[in-house]
Amino acid sequence: MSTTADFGITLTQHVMRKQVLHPSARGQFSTLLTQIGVAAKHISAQVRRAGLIEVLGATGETNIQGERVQKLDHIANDTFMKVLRRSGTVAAMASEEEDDVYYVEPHRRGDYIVAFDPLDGSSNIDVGVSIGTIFAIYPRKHDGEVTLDEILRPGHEQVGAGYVIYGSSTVFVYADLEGVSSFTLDPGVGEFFLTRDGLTYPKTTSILSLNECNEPYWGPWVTPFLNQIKGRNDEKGRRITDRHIGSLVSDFHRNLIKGGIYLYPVDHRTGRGKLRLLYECNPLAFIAEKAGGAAIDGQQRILDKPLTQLHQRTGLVIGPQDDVDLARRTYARYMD
Ligand code: AHM
Ligand code: MG
Repeated sequence: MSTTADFGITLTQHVMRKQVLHPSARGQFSTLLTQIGVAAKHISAQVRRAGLIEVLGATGETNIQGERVQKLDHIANDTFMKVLRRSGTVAAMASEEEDDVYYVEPHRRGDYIVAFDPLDGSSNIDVGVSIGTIFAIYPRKHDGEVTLDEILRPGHEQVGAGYVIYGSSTVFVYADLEGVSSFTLDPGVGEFFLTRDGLTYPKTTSILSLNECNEPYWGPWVTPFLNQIKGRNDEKGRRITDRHIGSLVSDFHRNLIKGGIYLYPVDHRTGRGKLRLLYECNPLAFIAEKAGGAAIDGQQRILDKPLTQLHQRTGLVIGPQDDVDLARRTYARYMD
């Protein structure tokens, strides 16, 4: 009988193992990912107390030190900022929770720019539904002071992206230029262990995921597109079902594993979408593409969209390549 304990590969071991394959790398990317893992563990611990924190936070209670209890999305934001600022790998950060870019002090500056949504789906917190953190990683373009063009750039310039889901388990998924891996937190050990490597997006759509109550605000292409998808169900069998959590990161994760398409089309009255390009759509589009899926705004590839404002919104269709192409063709037929 073997006496050697059988445990898996940790997030740190996995990123270090990959770094060895790139001997010229300075190691900052690996450090950054492991530090994001540290921030995720802190946030996960807080999310497990979410019911309490949100109720107290919402009523503006003060804690034992006389400080006002923060709401969970602010706690997540502060945690992410603090851990990355100290990591020595980041030069600037953009967050859904911050109006402006946060510039890291010169002596702590590293090689990367990180954009993140610290707690996506936060309207779901007080009902105990999965929420998550989404992040995008860009390389710096030059040394010295960070310039705005290093932040406002298209998503195809990302070198990594990922998310953490705080659900029935805490799951960390990241993509680098080579592919997508997922890890699950073992709460007893306090480590993320590799659970899937080389994740691929299923080729066939089996799940449709959107807020259908927005129908009055859709452009004329959306209903015909949905009818093509739903029309795959017939007397002989059910091929498509509907699943929508209303927490983008959780909807995306389920779709990536099971084969779903998610839509949040632009509102035809304003021409604007709801979701944010920099720290919601770009990172998820990067992950989807690295897994073999695709993401468009209806018409244009998400990763090619010019970013002109930090909190810019966009439409989003993200899922298996073939059905994202079908959406693009349907859009062209009804909108051009
Ligand atoms: P948030 O970043 O303020 O949480 O908003 C984004 C969320 C997504 O997670 C979710 O898919 C979408 O908003 C739901 O919007 P709606 O309530 O309009 O369906
Ligand atoms: Mg969000």
